[in-house]
Amino acid sequence: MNSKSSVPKTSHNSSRHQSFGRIQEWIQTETGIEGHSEFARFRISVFQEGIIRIQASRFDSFESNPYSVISEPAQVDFSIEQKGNQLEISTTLIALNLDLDNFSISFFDRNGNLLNADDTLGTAWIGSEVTAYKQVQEHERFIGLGEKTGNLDRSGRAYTNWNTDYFGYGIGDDPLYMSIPFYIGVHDKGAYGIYFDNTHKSVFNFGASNNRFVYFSAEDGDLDYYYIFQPSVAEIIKAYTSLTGRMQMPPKWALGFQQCRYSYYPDSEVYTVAQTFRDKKMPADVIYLDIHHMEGYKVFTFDGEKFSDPKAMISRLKEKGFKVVVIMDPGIKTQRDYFPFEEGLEQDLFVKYPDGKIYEGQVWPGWCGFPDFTKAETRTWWAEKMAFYTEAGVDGFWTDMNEPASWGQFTPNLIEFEYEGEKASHRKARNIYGMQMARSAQEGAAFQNPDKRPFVLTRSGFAGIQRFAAAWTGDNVASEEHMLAGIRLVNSLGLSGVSFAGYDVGGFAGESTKSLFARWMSIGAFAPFYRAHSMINSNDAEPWAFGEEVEEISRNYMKLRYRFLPTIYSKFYLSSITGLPISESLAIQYPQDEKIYLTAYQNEYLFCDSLLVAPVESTKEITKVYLPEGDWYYLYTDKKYHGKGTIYKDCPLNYLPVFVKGGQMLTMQSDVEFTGQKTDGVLRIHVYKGEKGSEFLHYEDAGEGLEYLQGDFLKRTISYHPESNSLAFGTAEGSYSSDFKKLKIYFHGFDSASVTVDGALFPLKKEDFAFLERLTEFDPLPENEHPYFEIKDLPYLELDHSLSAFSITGLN
Ligand code: NBV
Repeated sequence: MNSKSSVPKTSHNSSRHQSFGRIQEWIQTETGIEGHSEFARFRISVFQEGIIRIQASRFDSFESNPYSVISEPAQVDFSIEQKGNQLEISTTLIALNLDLDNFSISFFDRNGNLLNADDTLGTAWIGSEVTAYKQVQEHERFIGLGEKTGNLDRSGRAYTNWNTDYFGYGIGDDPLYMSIPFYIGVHDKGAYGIYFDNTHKSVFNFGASNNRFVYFSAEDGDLDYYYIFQPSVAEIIKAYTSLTGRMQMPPKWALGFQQCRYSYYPDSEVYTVAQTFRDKKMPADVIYLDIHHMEGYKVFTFDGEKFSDPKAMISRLKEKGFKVVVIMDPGIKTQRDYFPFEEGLEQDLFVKYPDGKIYEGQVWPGWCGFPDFTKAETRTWWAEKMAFYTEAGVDGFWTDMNEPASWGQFTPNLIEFEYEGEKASHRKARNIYGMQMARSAQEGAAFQNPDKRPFVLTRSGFAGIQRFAAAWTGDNVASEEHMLAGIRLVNSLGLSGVSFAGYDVGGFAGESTKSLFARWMSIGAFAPFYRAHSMINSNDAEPWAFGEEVEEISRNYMKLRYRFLPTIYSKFYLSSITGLPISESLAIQYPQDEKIYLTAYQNEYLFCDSLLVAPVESTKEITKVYLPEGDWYYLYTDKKYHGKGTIYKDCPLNYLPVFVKGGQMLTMQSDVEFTGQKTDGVLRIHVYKGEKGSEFLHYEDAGEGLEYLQGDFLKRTISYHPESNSLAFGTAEGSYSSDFKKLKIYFHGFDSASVTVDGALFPLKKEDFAFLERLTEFDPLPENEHPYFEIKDLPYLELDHSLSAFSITGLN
C-alpha cells in the first residue's frame, strides 16, 4: 500500500470524541511501520532498543518539535509479526503489541510483563485536541513531569503544561514557569517512561476525576510520544536524556554559594555585600545584578547613576573572588531611539501579529516588543548584543520573565513566531520560547567568551532545557511549606533531566523567620544550585541579616558545601555524561519501597548518591526519618542505623538530619573562601563500611575553560569492595595535574588498626573529626551532651597522591 496516500477524513462533529479507528492499511518501513485508519495516520518507529516512538496525526504529514529531541534513531534490529488483528514489534528490550482494530498499543518487557497499555479508547481527538488514554497498572505510581508542585507520586492529580509567570505561587498551584512533558510510571512489574513531544498546551491526568484511565493530551498538533523501557528508573532517565540531551559541564564557580537580591544597587552596596562575605568568612562565589542595574529596565544598558563604572566595579569584585551574573529579560522597550529596538525592527526580529505589526506587551520597561527566539537570526543577534555585558566583565546570565511574562498574563494566541521556518502561533510556540531565550543566552556567553564555559540560569524552559541552562523554581514564598515544596520541585526536575536546579533560599516573597532562614541555608547546601534571593522592599536576607546564631549556622553549612566540592564537582561531571540527577528523589534508587512515597518521607533525597538528606521544618526539634534498606551513618557522629525502618532524630536548627549510605565514598577538601581559591592540597576520601560496595568517579579539571574537552582532566575510579575488604584506586586518566598532593583516607565504621597498601603494611592514625564547627554560644546542647557533635578516634591513612593504580586491602 502507499501509506503516503492522503487519509480520507470522515466528517465528524468536532465537539465529540473521535477515535483513531480501525487500521485499514499498514506497511513496514526501515524503522518500524506506518499506516492509516479512515480518520488518521500513524507511524511507529524503533528509536533505540529501549525506545519506541509513536506518532499519530489527522493530517497527511507528521509534525515534529525541532527543539527537544537531539538524537537520531539508532540502527536497531527488530522483528514484526502479525497474528490476526494483532501486530507485534520487538527489540531486545521491548515487545509492542498493536491492535489493528482500534490502534491500541500495549508495551511488554521481553519476559512478557505488561508495563504500559492503552485503554481501549486508545488515541483519540476532540476537535484538534489529541489524547492518549492509558490503563493504570496494579499499584502504579507516576513520578516526574518536571517543575510541578504536589506529591512525589502524582496519582490522582492532573497537570497542565503552559509556561506561566506565577509570583508567589501556592505549593499546590499549577502550571508554573517550565514544562517538561515526561513522566515515569512505576509499578509491580517494573518502570517505563513516556516523553510526549508536543509543545502545545498539554495536560497530564494521572487519574484525576475519573476511575478509568490516565491520559495525556495536547490542545493541538500530533500525538508524538517516546515510550522508554529500561530495567531501572536511573536507566530510564539516562535514556530520556539520550533523547533530549544533558547539561554541559558548568564552570566550577557556579557550584558555589550565590547571593542575589531584587536588587542590589548602587555599586557601593554590591561591594559591601561581597566584602561582608569575606569579612565574615562565609564562602561565596557569585553576586547578582537584578533589574535595577538597567536604565529604565532596558536590557543592554547600565543605569549610569547607580553604576557609574560597571567595568571597574566588576573588576574589584573579581579581585575578591566574586563572579557577577546579570539578569536579562526578553521585553525590549518599543522606544524609537533605543538601539536594540531599532535594530530588532530593522532586522525583523520581533514576534508579530499575522498582519505584520509588532506584538507589544507591557513589562518592566513599559510597552515592549519580544525578540523571536524561535528564529536563528534573533538568537544570533541577541548573542552578539551580549557583548555589552561581557565587555564589562559579566560572567554569567540569568534569563527571567521568559515564559514570556507580561502584565495581564494573557498573551493573545494569534501572534506569530518563526519556529525555525515552520511558523507557529503562540499556542505552539509559548512553551518553547523560554528555552530558546536560554539557548540564545548560552550561545551568546560562548560567543563572547569562547574559552569559557557558559553559565545561564533560566526561569522558563521545556524538555531539553538542561542543555542550555540551570533552572530555579521562581518566585517562591518564605514559608516552611515552600521550603519543602521546593525540594520536591528540584527532585522532580532531576527525574526529568534537569540536574542543575535550585530554589530561592530564604524565600523570594514574604519575610523569612530566623529559624526558617537558618534551616533553608542548611538544606540549600545540599541543592545542586545554591542561591539566596529575596524580593524588593523586603527585609535584608543575607546570611548575616538574622542575627549571630543564624549567621553561624549558615556559615557552617556554607563551609560544609565547599568542603564537599570535590564530591559535588565529580557528580556534576557524571551527570553531564549520564543525565542522572545530583539531587535524587528516593524513587530513583528505591522505586519499589512504598514508604518513600508517603507524605512524611517524600521530601527525603540522596545528594551526590551517598548523602541522604531528611529535610525538616525549622519549627521541629525532633523528626521522623525513613531510612531505606542498607546501613546508614549519621553524618555528624557516625552513629550507625540499619535501614528499612523509621527512626526519630533530633533536629535542632544547627543539625540538619543527613545520613551517609554505608558502602559509599565521599571526597572533601579544606576550607576555601571561593571555589577558585587554592586548598591545602589534601584530598580527603571518606569511606563508609557497608555490605554493598560502590564505585566513585573522582573528577578534576581547571574549573572554567574548555580544555577538559581535549583531555585536560583527571579522572579516576575508586572502588570499594566489601567482599574482599579492599579499596581499588584506578590509574588516573587525562592530562590535568591534580590539585591535590596528598590523600587522606578516613575509614568510617571500620575497626582496622592497619591496612596494606600495595603489599606494604601501614598502621592507621586516629583523629577526632567534625563535619561542622562547634557552635559555641548557640549550641542548644550542653557540652557534655554532645551526642552528635564529632567523630572520635576516626582511623585514617595519609598517602602521597599517587596517580597510578594502587589498592588498599585489609579493611575490617
Ligand atoms: O527581576 C525581578 C524579579 C526577580 O528578582 C525574580 O527572581 C524573578 O522570578 N523578577 C522575577 C520579576 C518580578 C517579580 C515580582
